[in-house]
Amino acid sequence: MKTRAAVAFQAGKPLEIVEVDLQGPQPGEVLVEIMATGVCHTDAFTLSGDDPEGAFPAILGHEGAGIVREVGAGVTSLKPGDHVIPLYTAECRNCKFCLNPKTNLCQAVRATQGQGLMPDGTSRFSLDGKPILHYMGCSTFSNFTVLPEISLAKIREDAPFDLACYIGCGVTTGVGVVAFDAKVEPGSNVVVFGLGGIGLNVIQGAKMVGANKIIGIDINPSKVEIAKQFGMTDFINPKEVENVVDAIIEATDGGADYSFECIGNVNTMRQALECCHKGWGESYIIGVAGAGQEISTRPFQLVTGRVWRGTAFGGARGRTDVPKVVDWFMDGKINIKDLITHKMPLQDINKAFDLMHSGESIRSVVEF
Ligand code: NAD
Ligand code: AHE
Ligand code: ZN
Repeated sequence: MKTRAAVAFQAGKPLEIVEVDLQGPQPGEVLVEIMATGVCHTDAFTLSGDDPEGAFPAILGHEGAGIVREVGAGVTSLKPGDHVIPLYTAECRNCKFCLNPKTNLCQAVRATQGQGLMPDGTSRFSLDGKPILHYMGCSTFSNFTVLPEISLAKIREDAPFDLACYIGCGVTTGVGVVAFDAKVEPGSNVVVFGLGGIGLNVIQGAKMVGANKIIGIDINPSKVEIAKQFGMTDFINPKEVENVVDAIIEATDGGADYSFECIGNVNTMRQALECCHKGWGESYIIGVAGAGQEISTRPFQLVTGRVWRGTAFGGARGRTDVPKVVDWFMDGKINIKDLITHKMPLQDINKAFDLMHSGESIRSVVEF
């Protein structure tokens, strides 16, 4: 079949809207009509050329929601008409990783996914007979896409696509790191570096679990109002204090119980660790840093009890946990509507990248 898609032909160049060819689902695969997709900072990161796994031409996008239109042979858990959220972290429930309760990093399709290919080592997308790569196993910047069955979470049918799509990455990453990974206890002091599409979800997750102080850190003061609306109790602009780590330690009587880096900057990653409370403070790296970047700190920071961790997709096991996050949203426990600041048709998808780079948007959603 033919489908309309935004294709990244080259790093650093705008996406181009073209009609591409899409091969139907092979055994174990599912054809999905994408109804809406968010544009995440990670899409911009890969498009910039900084992603070591970035390969072109590719159809980016990993934050979508849609409807199953056709299933390949052997697919048992989904049928045409089901509403789904694509998963860039699959959940096969069989691999060594899925069987270990300490991780959500299913590896069943990860190797081929990282090469932009389906599990059989080929692509379903092509243009003029030449393959176009998949991205993060999702390629939600295409009206129709094909995914492995294990890379789809079935969700309730009353969840609106234009908001639920954000659960495919930003919402689950931010709320999930608090609830699934860190398991933040009520009364904890939490510090969030970066008040963008991820950080604001960490804030609402911290509020949901009953954190005490929720301190936001950002160099863009225009984020303060919305961060307060989502539960931020205190704000520090690093440009307005002499030393941001000292300012946090003072505001928290010794340091954060939990800190979250939602920027992707190795300097703020260090600050996020070092603002943690001696003896127990835990810092989670969420931000994705460019190729060749490295983190550093004095080992004494760890010797004296601070913990440095990282998280992908908020620790969520997609097929199991994404439907739960959708319930939290539908039950009014989390607010998605006010974080979707812009909507546009596929034709205008490059505007979503401009709005992100200028700091004007929290999340842009493309509706098909
Ligand atoms: P965003 O652009 O919406 O937000 C980033 C925020 O950081 C902005 O508000 C910006 O003003 C602020 N900022 C930039 N430099 C700063 C500095 N030096 N000090 C303080 N604040 C600063 O991005 P986002 O969509 O929220 O994504 C954040 C990061 O999380 C990205 O690196 C993205 O790739 C990554 N991410 C990771 C996962 C995961 O599973 N680990 C999932 C989604 C996104
Ligand atoms: N491909 C990059 C790393 C990119 C990365 O860290 N991706 C996150 C998700 S960001 C979503 O917006 C992730 O889940 N990583 C775990 C995984 O298995 O990809 C690189 O450095 O090679
Ligand atoms: Zn993302």
